[in-house]
Amino acid sequence: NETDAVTSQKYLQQIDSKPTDLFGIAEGKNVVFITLESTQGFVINQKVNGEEVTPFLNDLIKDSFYFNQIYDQTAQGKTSDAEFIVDTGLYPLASGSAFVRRPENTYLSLQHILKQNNDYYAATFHGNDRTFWNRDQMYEALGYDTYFSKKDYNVTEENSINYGIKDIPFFNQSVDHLEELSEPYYAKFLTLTNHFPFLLEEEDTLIDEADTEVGVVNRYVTTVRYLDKSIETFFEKLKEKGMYEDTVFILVGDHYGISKKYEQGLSELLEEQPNIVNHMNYQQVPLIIHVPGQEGQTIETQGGQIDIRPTLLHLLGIETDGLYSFGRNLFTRDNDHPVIFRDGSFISEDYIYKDNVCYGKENGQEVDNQYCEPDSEIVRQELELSDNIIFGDLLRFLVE
Ligand code: GP9
Ligand code: MN
Repeated sequence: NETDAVTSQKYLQQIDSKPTDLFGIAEGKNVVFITLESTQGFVINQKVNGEEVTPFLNDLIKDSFYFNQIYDQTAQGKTSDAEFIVDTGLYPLASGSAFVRRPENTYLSLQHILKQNNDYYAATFHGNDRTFWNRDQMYEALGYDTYFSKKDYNVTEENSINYGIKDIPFFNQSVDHLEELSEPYYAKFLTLTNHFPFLLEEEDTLIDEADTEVGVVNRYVTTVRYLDKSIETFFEKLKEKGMYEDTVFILVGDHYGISKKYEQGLSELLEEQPNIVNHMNYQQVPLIIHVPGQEGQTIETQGGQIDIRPTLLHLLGIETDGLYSFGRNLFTRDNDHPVIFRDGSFISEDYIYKDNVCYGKENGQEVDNQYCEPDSEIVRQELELSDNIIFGDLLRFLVE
C-alpha cells in the first residue's frame, strides 16, 4: 500500500550520489549495452595453453573503465534477472523470474529515465524466440520501443547452434537494424553462443579446449573465445560505419557459466584451491564501460550488477536522486556497504557471509556470526524493501 511505498521511498532517498569529474562525460551519446552470456571475470587476462581467452576484451579494457570486482546478483531468472537488475535498479526475486512473475507492474526503468531526460529511443536485440523469459511482455513494461528477436534475423541451420543464431552473424545482422534507429538510442544486445553446455563447431573454434578433467570447463574457454571474437567483429563494423565514436559501450557478464557442480575443473584450470574465497571470486563478472577517447582505468571498487545503472546515468549526466533504485554509483561507492546476493548472503569489506556462516574475506577463516550480523541486517532490509516494491507494485504510487 501507500505507506509501504513511503517507507521504501525514505530508505532509497538516503542513497546519496556524490559528484565526480566524470559526471556527464558521455552526455547525449548513444548507449550500446552488451550482456556477455555466462561470462565470468576470471577469463579476463587469462591464458589457456599459452593463448589469451579474451584477446579483444583484454585490449578494450586498457582504454575503458574496467571494474574488476563486480558480482553476479542474479537468481533463478538467469539472463532475465541480469536484465531486470540493470533496467529497474531492483533486486531479482528469490524464486522464479520477475520478468515472468511481474510484467504488469509499473517500473521506473532505465529506458523510461533516458526517454524522459534526453528522448532516448530504446531497442533490444536477441536471437532467441520473443517469448523466452516473457521478454515480449516485460520489454513493454520497461519501455522498450522495439524488440528485435529471432523473427527479425535470417536464422539458418548453418548460422545457429545451441539456443539460436551464433553471436557473429547476430551482431552482423543487428548492425543493419541499429543503423535505422533514431538517435540518441539505448540499444541492448544479448549474446547467446557462450551458453551451457558450451557447444561450438570446428569452424568457429579459435582456441584449443582446456585440458582439465571437466569437459564443461574445457569447452567453456572455446565459446568465450568465440564471444570475444564476435564483440571484436561488432566493434569493427561500427567503426567502419562511423557509429563508434558517439557511443558509450557497456559490457557485462550476466551470470556464471561454470556452476558449482563443475567448479573443481575451474580450480584445476586456474591452479587454485577450492575454498570459499576463490568460490566468491568466481562469482565476479567483468564490467567494462568504454567511452571512446576516454583514458582507461581499472576500478577495484566492490559492487554488484545493481550498481551499473547509477554508474551509467552518472556518465550520461543524469542525476540519480529519486529514481527508486538500490544501486550505487561505482565511481563513489563505499566499500563498507555489502554487495547483496538474493539468498541473503553477502560480501562486505571484511567478510563473506554464505549459507549462514561468516568468514574473513581475505583468508576465508570462519569467524563468529556476530561479525556478519550488522551487514546481514542491512541485507535483509534491502531485499525486503525491494520485494515489497515488486510484490506491492509500489512504484505505481510513486512514479507519475
Ligand atoms: C535465452 C537466454 C539465455 O534467451 O536468455 O538463457 P539463460 O542464460 O537465462 O539460461
Ligand atoms: Mn544467461
